[in-house]
Amino acid sequence: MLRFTTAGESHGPGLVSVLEGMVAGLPLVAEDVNRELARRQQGYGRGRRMQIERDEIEFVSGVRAGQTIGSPIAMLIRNRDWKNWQDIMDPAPREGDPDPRRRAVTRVRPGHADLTGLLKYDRDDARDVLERASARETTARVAAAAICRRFLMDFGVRIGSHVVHLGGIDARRPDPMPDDINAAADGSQVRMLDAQAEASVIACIDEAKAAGNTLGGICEVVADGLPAGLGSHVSWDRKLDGRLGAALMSIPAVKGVEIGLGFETSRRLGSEVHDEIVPAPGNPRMGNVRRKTNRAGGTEGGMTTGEPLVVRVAMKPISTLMRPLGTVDVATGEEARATAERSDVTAVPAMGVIAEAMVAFVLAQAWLEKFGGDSLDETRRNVNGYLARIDERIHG
Ligand code: EPS
Repeated sequence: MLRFTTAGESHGPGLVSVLEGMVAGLPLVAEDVNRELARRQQGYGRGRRMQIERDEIEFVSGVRAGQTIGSPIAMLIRNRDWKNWQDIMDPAPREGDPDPRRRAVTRVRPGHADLTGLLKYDRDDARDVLERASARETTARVAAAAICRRFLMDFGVRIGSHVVHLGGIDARRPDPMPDDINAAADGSQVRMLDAQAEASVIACIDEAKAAGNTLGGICEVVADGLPAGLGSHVSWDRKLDGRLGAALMSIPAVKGVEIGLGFETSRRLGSEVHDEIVPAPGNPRMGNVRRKTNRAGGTEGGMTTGEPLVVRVAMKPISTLMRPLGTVDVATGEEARATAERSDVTAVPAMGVIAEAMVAFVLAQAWLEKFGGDSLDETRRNVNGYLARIDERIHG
């Protein structure tokens, strides 16, 4: 079973990412991971923190001479900002310190984990909650998923994303889409594939910043090169749509996920929703057929069809407002204005990279369930055997 876990607080010494279940023999260098970490740090609308950090991993285990060896892959990412927070985030009890909990947060932010986390974990200072609830944690997710992406890449699977909406402005979807979505999107400050919309969005971010406000948006993730048959129709927890939904909904501030036409399917007739099937010899990954359209977004019955997987992910505006909303100070019980911690105006462009990461992880996990293998070569033999079989099946 492929799985990963992360640890680390936003202003602690660093983040840890552990990926377990990856095959042996996968070529892997730190740059495969660091490249993705750098992509996550981009995007107009981020705050000063992204100028402080330059995220890079150190392999602690699981990699030898440029190849995975099958054991858990542990990675450490140090927080550069730690040097400014050592006394605030010190794990030691700090006896004799008159104020060991400096920068306590009691004016809890509406929309953040602050209040509910503080009640649930019986803390007096919301910093004990917000440090872990911080989207900084997604760095460690992107690190684990970069290895999954590297694995999938070996089988010809590519995963890209672009921003389709930010702060009330829609980007036009280019037709055709660029062959390499990320090469195009990463060139845009807001990861949009529409230069006109990009200019308006940048102005909109500047306005929101001046007003002490924040913005949300929507990203679209596209994965191609997948074979038909990842996931399963047989049980609820094996359906790929559900697993993608859960993984993507776990990204901080994400409030909605759509696959293919998503909510729009419910407004249309069946004939305007379902994708007709046509013969397509020379397409072994799809069983030598294709869909005329891809409104389903690449899944039917909880399994990949072999058409591109298309998922859209909606993020609410960041809950730290520089012109803060009303709240209750949990130390006094009085009405107050929420804490205004340094933060971003928007992190939607970064969210796209994180959404790619969660998709890469779910697909790699489903891939290893379908094909198994403890070494890359063993997995490859199994993949080839399956593809040869579905290639035999349908012929006109
Ligand atoms: C975050 C607040 C900001 C963001 C941070 C997430 O950090 P800080 O409080 O240090 O200004 O920059 O995101 C990251 C550090 C990151 O790497 O993405 C929050 O409250 O969630």
